[in-house]
Amino acid sequence: MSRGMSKCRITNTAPAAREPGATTFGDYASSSRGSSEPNAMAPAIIEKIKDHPCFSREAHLYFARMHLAVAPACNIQCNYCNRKFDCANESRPGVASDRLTPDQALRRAMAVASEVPQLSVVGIAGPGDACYDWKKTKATLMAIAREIPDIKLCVSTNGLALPEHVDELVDMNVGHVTITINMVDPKIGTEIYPWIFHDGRRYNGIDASMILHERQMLGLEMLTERGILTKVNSVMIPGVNDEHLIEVNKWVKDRGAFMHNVMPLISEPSNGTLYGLNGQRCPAPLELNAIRDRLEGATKVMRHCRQCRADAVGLLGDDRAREFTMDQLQAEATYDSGKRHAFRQLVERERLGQASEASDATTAVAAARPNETLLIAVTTKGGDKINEHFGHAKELQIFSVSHKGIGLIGHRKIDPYCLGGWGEENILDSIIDALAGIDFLLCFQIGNSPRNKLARGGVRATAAYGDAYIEQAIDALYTEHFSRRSFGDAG
Ligand code: CLF
Ligand code: SF4
Repeated sequence: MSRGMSKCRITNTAPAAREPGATTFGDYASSSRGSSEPNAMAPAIIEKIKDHPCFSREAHLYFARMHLAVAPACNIQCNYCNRKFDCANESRPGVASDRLTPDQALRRAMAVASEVPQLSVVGIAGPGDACYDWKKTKATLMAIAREIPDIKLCVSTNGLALPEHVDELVDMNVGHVTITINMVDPKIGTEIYPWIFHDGRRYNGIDASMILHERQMLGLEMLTERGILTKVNSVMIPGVNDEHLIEVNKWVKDRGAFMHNVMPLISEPSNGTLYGLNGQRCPAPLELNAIRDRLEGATKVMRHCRQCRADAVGLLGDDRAREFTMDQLQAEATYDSGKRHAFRQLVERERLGQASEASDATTAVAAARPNETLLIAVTTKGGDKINEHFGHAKELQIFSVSHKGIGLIGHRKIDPYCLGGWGEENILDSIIDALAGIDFLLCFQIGNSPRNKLARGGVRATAAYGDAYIEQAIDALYTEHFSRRSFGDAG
C-alpha cells in the first residue's frame, strides 16, 4: 500500500504544456489509426489501459475503481504511515473503515459491480501490504476473477514481498501492479524506513533499505518480463528524496515501468506519523509540479491521482464507499452485469465523438496565437464534460492552455460552497484561496453572488460552456480571450 498525503489543499499550481506523459483517448485513438504521434502506443497496451482509471487520464473520466481492504498487515514501516489512524472523512491511502475477509470482499465487489456501471477495476491497496498479507489477497483476487470475470484486477505493494508472488499474479491474470518506490539509494532509504521484516527477521538501518531496494527492482523487472503493466508511486518528501526522484525515475524507466506517479507527502501531526510529529513539511504545489515536469519522458507521468483510501469506491475524486458498507449489503450477493455492459457501450460511442473533438480543439489551440499560458479550473462530474454546478464541486480540475496545446496539470480539493441550499461565505473564501493563480473557472452553473466575489478575487467564472466537452470549451475560451471579445456569462 502506498500512502502519504499533505494537508496542503492545493495539489498543483504551476502551468505546464500539454501533459506530454499522460495518456488521453485522443492519443491512443490516433495511434490505433497508425499515427506517428510520439504518444502512439501498441494496441495491446491501449487495450490494457483504456478502461483503467489510474493508468489512463482519459479513462478516469469514465471509469471507476474499487479497493477491497483485505490486507491490513505490513512488512515495513514508512515514516509517513500510521495504520492505527482512521477517519471516515479522510480520503487518503491507508485509511479504511472496514477490514474485510475475502468472503466479505467478494460480497462487496459483487454489489458494487452490479450497481456502479462505471466500475472497471478491483484493486487491493492495503490498508497494509497486499503481497505480504498474501493469503487474503490471493483468496480475494481468485474469488473476484471467478465471479466477476470481466473486471480488471490491480494490486499495489511496497515491493518487499513482491518477487515471490509474481508468477501467481500472472496466473490470476492481474494485469496492473503498482510498486511504491521512494528511493534507489539505501542511504536515503534510512531516512524513510526505520525497519523492514523479511525472511522471518527484522532489519534496521541501511540493511533494511538495501534489501527493500533490491527486492523492489527485482519485482519490477520480473513484472516487466511477464508483460504486467507497472506503475511506480513515489511519495515526494522535501529535503529527503525530492531531487532524488529524478534518479528513481531513471531506474524504474530502465526496468520497464509504464508510468510514474509522484504524490505529495501527507504529514498531518494529528495522524501520528513520525514525519507528522517531527514537523516534516509536505511539498508546495509548485515543487510537486516542477518535479513532475522534469520526469516527463519515456515513462508516463501520472497527474490525476487522488491518493485514494484503501476502501475507496467509485470514480476518482467521487468516493461512494459509504453506500456499500457491509451492513447495507444483502446476505447473499449476486452479480448483475447489465448496467456495466450498457455503460461500456455508451462510453464507446461517446469516446468516438469526444476523441476527434478533443483532438480538433488541441490542434486549433496549438496552431494559435500568442505565447501566453492561461490556467483554467473546471468543475466536472465525469465524462470529460463541464457538468458540475459550482456550488456542489468538491474538487477543481486544473488545465493549462497555451500555443503548445491543452493539458491537465492536476486537481485542487475544495469544500462544496452550497451546503443545504445556502452558499457559505467562509467556504467561498477558502475556494478563492484554492483558485490562486487561476485565470478562469468553467462550471455548469454559478450564481451571481459567488461569481462576483470570485471576480473580485481575480478569477473570471462562467457557465457559458456548461455541458460542453472540456477541451472544446477551453479552446473556445482561449480563442475568445485572445480575440478580445467581451466575456459574458448568464450565470
Ligand atoms: Fe487502486 Fe492503485 Fe490500482 Fe488505481 S488507485 S490499486 S492503481 S486501482 Fe490510482 Fe488511487 Fe492514485 Fe492509486 S488514484 S492512489 S494511483
Ligand atoms: Fe504503511 Fe506499509 Fe504502506 Fe508503508 S508500505 S505506507 S508502512 S502500509
